[in-house]
Amino acid sequence: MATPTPGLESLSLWIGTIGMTLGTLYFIAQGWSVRDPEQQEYYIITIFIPAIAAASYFSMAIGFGLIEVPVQGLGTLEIYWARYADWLFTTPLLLLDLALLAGADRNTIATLIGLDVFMIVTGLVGALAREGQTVRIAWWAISTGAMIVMLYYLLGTLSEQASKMSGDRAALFSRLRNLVLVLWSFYPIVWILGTESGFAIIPLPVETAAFAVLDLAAKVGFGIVLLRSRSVFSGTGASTAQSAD
Ligand SMILES: *C/C=C(C)/C=C/C=C(C)/C=C/C1=C(C)CCCC1(C)C
Repeated sequence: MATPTPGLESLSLWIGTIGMTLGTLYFIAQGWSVRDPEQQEYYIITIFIPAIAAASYFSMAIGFGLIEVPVQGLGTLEIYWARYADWLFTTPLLLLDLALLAGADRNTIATLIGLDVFMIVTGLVGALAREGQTVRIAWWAISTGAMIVMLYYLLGTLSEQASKMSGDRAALFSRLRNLVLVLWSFYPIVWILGTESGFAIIPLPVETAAFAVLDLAAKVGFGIVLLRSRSVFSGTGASTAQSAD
């Protein structure tokens, strides 16, 4: 079985595991006393995000989440498949947080999450493809295309719906949306520069560290910004009931 290389690669995976675990515990502790059902919804979603990532990081740190893929013309590539299992669930949850904040309708949520799942699955296929570099890069291009459409939708339709919300809430939405736009855009760049594309311009340990930083910022960082503003999204709609804060 393949195992993470000791040093930066292994260290990044353990930092990811510990960081995601601490993030999960922090959000649980913060949400413990929340009684408002609408606030609870955000806590439930936002707690599962680092919890799923912590399990994925642990699986990668112990080597379970890593496989060797023989690729025509490129030799054997070490691929952390567990990332995609994590992202398949955590990226829709992140989008769900944003969509709830924006007061999005069902069709908007379905479109966003559909594009997102398509992006992750085609990225996974590209990471596992054995047919050679060209095929792998073609999958990357398909996945990146889906991401661009999804981010465009986030900037257009979803932002338009969010602009109908109260000033504070619309401002929080914009801050989180911009965080997503910037951080998520780095993922395909790291992928194409890293091991997965076969270019390996970035060595695997550096790539692993880069993904750990991005994942921690996009999950724990996102959650901290969202949940520290919980007064913004309490009791919207008909009720304006406040829970003890
Ligand atoms: C917490 C994890 C997050 C926010 C992960 C986001 C991941 C992406 C936006 C991944 C995108 C990819 C492409 C657009 C093309 C190549 C393959 C991926 C999956 C790295």
